[in-house]
Amino acid sequence: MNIRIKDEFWNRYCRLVKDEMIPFQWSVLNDEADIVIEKENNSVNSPSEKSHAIENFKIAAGLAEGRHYGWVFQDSDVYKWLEAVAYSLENYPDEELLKKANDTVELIAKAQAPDGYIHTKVQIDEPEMRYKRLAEYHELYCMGHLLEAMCAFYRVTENKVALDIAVKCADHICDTFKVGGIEAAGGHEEVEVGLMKLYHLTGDKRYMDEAEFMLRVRGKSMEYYKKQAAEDPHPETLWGVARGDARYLQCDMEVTDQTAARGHAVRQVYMLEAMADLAASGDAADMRDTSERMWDDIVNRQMYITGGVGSQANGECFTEDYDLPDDTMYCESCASVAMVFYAHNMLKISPRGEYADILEKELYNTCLAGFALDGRHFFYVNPLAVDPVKIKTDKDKGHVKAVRPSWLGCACCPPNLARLMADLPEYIYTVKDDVVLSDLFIGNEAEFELKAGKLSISLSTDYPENGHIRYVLNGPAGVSFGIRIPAYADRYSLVIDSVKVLDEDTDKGSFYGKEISYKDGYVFLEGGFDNTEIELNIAVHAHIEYPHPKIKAVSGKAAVVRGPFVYCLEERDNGKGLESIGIGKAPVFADEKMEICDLPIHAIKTKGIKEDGNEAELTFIPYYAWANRGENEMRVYLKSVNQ
Ligand code: FUB
Ligand code: ZN
Repeated sequence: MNIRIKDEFWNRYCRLVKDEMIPFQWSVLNDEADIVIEKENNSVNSPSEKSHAIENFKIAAGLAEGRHYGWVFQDSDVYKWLEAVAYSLENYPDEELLKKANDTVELIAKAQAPDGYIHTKVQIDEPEMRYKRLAEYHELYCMGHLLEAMCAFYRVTENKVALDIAVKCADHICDTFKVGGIEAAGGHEEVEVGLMKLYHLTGDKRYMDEAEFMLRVRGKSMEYYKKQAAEDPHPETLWGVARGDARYLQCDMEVTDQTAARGHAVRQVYMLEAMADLAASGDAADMRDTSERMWDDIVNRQMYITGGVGSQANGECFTEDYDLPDDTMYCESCASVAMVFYAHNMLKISPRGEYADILEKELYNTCLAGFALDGRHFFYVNPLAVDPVKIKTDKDKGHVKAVRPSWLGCACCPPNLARLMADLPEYIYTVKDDVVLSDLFIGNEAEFELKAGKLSISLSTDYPENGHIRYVLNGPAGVSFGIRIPAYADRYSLVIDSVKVLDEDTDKGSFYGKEISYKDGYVFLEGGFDNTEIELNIAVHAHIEYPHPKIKAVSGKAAVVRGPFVYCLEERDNGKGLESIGIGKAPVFADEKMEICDLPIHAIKTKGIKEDGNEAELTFIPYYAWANRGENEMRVYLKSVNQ
């Protein structure tokens, strides 16, 4: 698989990751950036003086002296950064960056214990606590990120040290966590994802079996955690178990019995990401059923219009169906990154357009909003309504920020966004056997070596600005090419070699005597293709979207959406008091070009109603572009009024 992005909208982001995000994050991880690191909320006493992440590895490797600093999962910041570097090097070779990354891999190899274990907090400060605080200490979480990073790095650079680190670590996990060994999972899911990646890289089924063991043992883990807590020398410092909330850790029941997303959102979605991968790669029907059931719950009952998930700050949690407040929510950037991974794995189980629709929603809204247009500031929490005055005084909003900080004491999100953005080509298509799905409309040139032969694709488009998508395909008979028709597209047309081939009313048609079929959100075309030109046109226009009537927090409100983008109002363009502005049921929208931080933005103008009944000129900007012009009010949902 070889995919090169050639796209007006996305090229800028690819460069931003390489030129800004990756170098900036490296300087932070080395404590060389001249920045203020913010706490993630007002009330916690979290470590936020510095990152110290690279220094922790130097100390663990015996190359420096000192104590560990930071969260117990500080190592994962370095691993995620390395994973981002791997993908970036694949698209943009860079000798200097490669050297930095190779040196970091060497450093990790030196820090790794001879038996494969690695977790700098425990190694430096509390070696006697190895696996003694499974619910809290994130050892397996960090090692999961290590596996993901080393797999990516080895695949791209063929650095054998990276593969050795991963294999040594995974073998250690397989030998330790098993029937008759430690029969419990890590408190924060992630190692399951890493083990699956190593299985895909090496083909060694032991790693897939271990991922399955970790998932299936979750339901039995709480007893183990409680026993550990009872024996803990400092039980007052424990939090995961001390909360007594097994659902927070997704271990209140067998994972395959779970019916609704609950507890810590990132944990829950990483669990489902691994489960969906396992279901797509093996034959665990119960894993497949659960990943589908939980998908339905999250997407239809617990997701914000922006793709944000996790509606409660306390515990960074899913709560109840339709409990989606728009100004106290959490919507952690990591949770949306995780949703992209989950959606991508669901597509490998079954080609359903709804998975790609959500993948797109996450990417174009909460994930892009997770970082500033300069690539050097990041949101942890992604609100849908902000009043900078209220977030400073209202204790329920202590976690909400009106502008992105440079970095956070808990820095899980910035490098997670970097690794997602650096790996953008991965999400454009889904490939399974001889079926290739075109999921995202991002301009690119791609080649796939399939069983049936080579398929080459050239995709050019003005999307998301407009909906003209043009493919040129070459490939043999036996290949099936699925083109996503987004659920929001109320109209579309398909033209092949200048002939209109699909009747939009019946979704049926043919080309060169071959039948065209529409199924579950995709139009399928069967090869062979010989410079076959396909033009898809979808209607991309602004419209009003209403929340589900059961979402009380935004009942009677409406949002503006255009194509994949959710829009919002900012005080900068519309003045203060956004809360009191209303929007009609069928407003007339006008497109307008504007610039934010030198970036062209597709704004939308329309008229609204002020509280006093007077008309208001409204300027909407895409949600991803908010908070780039200083602190100000922002709002996605407005009062819906009769105008
Ligand atoms: O616990 C590790 C990461 O830190 C979680 O995934 C995030 O939610 C943050 O709490
Ligand atoms: Zn995060």
